[in-house]
Amino acid sequence: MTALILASGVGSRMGDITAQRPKCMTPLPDGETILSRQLRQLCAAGTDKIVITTGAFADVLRDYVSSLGVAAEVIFVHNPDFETTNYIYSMFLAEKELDGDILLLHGDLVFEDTVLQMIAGSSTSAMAVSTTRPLPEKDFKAVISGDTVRAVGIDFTKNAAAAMPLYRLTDADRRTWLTQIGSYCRSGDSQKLRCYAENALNEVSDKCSIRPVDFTGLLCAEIDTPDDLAAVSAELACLKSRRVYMCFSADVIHSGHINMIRRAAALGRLTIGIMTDRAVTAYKHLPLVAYADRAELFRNINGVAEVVPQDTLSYRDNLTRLKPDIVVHGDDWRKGFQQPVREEVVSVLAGYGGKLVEFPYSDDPAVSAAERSMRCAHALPDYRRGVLRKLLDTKRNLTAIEAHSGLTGLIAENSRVYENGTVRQFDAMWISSLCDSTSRGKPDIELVDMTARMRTVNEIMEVTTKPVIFDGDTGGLTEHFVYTVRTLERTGVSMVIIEDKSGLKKNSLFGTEVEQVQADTEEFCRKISAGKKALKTDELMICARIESLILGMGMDDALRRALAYTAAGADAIMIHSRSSSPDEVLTFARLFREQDGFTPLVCVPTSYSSVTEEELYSAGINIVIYANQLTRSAFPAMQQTAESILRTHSAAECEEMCMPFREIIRLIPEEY
Ligand code: SPV
Ligand code: MG
Repeated sequence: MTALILASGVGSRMGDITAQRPKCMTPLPDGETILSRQLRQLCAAGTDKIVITTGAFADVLRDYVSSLGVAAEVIFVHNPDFETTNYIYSMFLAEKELDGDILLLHGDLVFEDTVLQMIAGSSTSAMAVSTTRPLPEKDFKAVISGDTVRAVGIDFTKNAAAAMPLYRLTDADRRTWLTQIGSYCRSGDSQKLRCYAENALNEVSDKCSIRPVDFTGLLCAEIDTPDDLAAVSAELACLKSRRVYMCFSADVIHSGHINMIRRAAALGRLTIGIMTDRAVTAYKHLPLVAYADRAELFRNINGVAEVVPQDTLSYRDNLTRLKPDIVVHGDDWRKGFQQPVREEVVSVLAGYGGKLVEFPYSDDPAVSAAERSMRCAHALPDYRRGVLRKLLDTKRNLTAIEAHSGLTGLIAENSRVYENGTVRQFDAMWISSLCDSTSRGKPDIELVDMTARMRTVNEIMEVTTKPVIFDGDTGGLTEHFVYTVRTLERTGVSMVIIEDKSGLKKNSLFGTEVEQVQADTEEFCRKISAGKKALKTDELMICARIESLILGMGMDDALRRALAYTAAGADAIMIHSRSSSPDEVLTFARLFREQDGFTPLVCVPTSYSSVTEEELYSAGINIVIYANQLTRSAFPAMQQTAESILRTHSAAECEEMCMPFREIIRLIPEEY
């Protein structure tokens, strides 16, 4: 890209500093001049041709620039009438040297790398503005409407923002502006040679599309007076002590991250917050790489000064503690589930004068490929199988919701709500025998055979990544169960729950209203042990489900069985109840915990649905399964819809009960 630096001005307000040299050669702290700093920054931003317009002390400027050994081609365009014209005329003279998109800047502008990167990286024309700085009295203001700069000048105040003469111009916008400048300069009207080039721009701005790029909080200033120079020098000194914060959950590091880190580090001393396993799990997945390793990885990246844990999706705690001057993030979080997190960051920063800097999110195909391959890893059976155990280790208290088809699987996978600075989602999916049977119009009596059940499992697993808890009914004959566990293990299921019933199993919610027989304890223990022995890994968990409370056998029986089943190798215990009160489940959990503090406890609060997860967890329960709510809520909705069509001889009346077709299409990802 070509850059045009306008450096023909006299710089009369600078006093002695410009007595022997042009203003752009004003020295800055650290030994650079305004111009040498600009040239270095432009080269670093990938500029390969730099056009400099000269006026006063043109020879001094040329000699100086040639002594710098600039990496890009440098062309000088002299404005012989620099004393009687403004830079509009210099731009007119320089036009022949320009081609394609350009960067346009004044030679007295000092800015930090990030501001240039934001302007240069814009895909449209762009101008540096600050939406929160007080409007300057004499300098440029930009009138902004929507996401476009409508006019630039010193007299505007309405809908205006402080603006700096640092632009990116697309080829088309450059031509439009320069054509108008041409008609000004050829008009023979001397006023038109002395006005700002922006006067010409304002007449054609409706044909251009210049995006305001907000540099609030970053250094970008013109130097017109020795006071300006002192202020900018002080700001440059502050840059060194500026604290920058950025947070990652990433367990793959790709070029997109490195790029962001490099840019963030250019802003100051960079602290990286790494989301703890718990924090990532809460809104995404259990990370593939544990916190300690991710932290170590980031600690060793160039530019990272320090790594700290971030315990929640919310930045509030870390920002309140660290008070960074700047938070950096990709602009992708302006949309989607992270939007409220962003809003909170903006408000916390506003509380102490911090600033949010957003970089365009990388659409590099290599980055998308790296992220896709990471998502794939979550879906693969060998990884997925062990996730439930790991989640129990990291979170301890989990929820699961029923899924009986690909579509309900997607609902279980993707449902999220934002709460207290974090996202809540289900941890796992329960493939219920009741719902699997019901969706096939069959009773829940182990009539749907294992082949059909496995088809449901596969259908769900194919489109989701969360761990699967399989309702194994009674597990069937021990001789069959050993094959079932191997199939489940191979498929990537994380837990199978088998209930201690024998003979014709009926749904537990019938309780003693129908004839059901509880299994003999020893026999059930043998089934558990055989299942455990048949496994090739220790990842598929076998959970023993106790029906004593369902069948009226009492608390002691339930506890006795629980201890026997864990001794036989059960990885978890599910206690079931059909009471409308949670009391017996809570009592069981407390009594069991007196004897076993570790084995995970599972429950299904269907009949005692008024209980909260918190009450269950505090009694010692670890996994709360919402076993049938998707089926039970969908069924009456479908029934009403069908009856409405029958009644009205049309689908119009039921339309409002239906999800818009567009939404249901979006629920299904085209490529997982
Ligand atoms: C199921 O969802 O199939 C269960 C739980 O086994 S219950 O229906 O309550 O028995
Ligand atoms: Mg069942």
